[in-house]
Amino acid sequence: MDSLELSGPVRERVRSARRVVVFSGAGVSRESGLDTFRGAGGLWERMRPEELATPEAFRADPAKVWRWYAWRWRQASEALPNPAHHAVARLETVFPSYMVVVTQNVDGLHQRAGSRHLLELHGTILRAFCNRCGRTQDMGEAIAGSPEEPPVCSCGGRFRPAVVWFGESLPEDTLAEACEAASSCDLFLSVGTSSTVYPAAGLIELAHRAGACLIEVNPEPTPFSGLMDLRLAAPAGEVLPALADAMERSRCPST
Ligand code: BJW
Ligand code: ZN
Repeated sequence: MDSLELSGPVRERVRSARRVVVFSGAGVSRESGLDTFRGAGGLWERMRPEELATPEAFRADPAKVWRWYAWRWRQASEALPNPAHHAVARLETVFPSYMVVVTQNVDGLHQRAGSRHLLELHGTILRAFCNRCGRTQDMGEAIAGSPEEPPVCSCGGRFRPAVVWFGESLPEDTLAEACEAASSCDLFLSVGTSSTVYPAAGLIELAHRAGACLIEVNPEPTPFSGLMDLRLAAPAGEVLPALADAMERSRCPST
């Protein structure tokens, strides 16, 4: 996409924004070659989430779950941040007073693109922890030592990926900081998420109640599309660089 012009009211909200939240999901990493969960071609078109992304699934068949995450870890490690991740990282300089990326992604690509203020709501696939004593280790090392089944810890427990499964609580401090950021922001940008998994999706409601300007980037509509001040129905890697440029221009009209 060459250029994007913000409409008057949105441009004014962007110009005056002091607290900005970028809320991201699997769609941001789609153009890095990683699968989304839902929708056409999504990971869960091929398998059932309750067979893989739950504590019950891990108890029932730890080797199956471990192998799935070893495959996902390899994909994430081999992937590169795409223009969407880089545009999000650039927004930190466009909004220097306060800008946070709240991501549901576990792939580490926002960090690798240079985002510094980042909250990982659903954990990370880059680490593993023991389900008995909590000891952590690098996921790559854990897989290298035990590719077919989860390594056994010296305490007798099993290592598992440091991600948040269905039915598990999100990291308390991280969720609290994300809720505080959404409740007090004046610009909220939702990118590449189906906005169907809670409590993460509730952040959009918090930002709406706070009166924030809401922008959504997603080729498909979501349950929150009707609330948006601006909806950009295009792939994030195409539209986010143009949106970041337009935001930069709104902040410094002379450039
Ligand atoms: C593009 C694109 C491009 C494509 N550019 N866009 C309230 C109501 C109902 C249920 C609940 C509720 N509160 C809690 C629940 C239960 C449950 C839940 O939400 N269930 C719903 C499914 C109904 N939540 C939980 O269990 C959470 N825990 C919890 O609440 O604890 C307290 C509690 C316990 C017990 C009972 C009740 C409460 C934990 C949720 C953990 C989610 N974990 C996962 C797996 C992580 C590990 C892993 O990676 O394997 O996190 S599930 C999966 O979904 C993953 C994602 O982070 C998450 C969100 O998905 P996301 O990112 O939105 O991806 P997609 O695939 O859904 O969407 C991609 C989008 O991109 C699409 O819209 C495309 O169109 C778009 N797209 N290409 C831009 N190029
Ligand atoms: Zn242990």
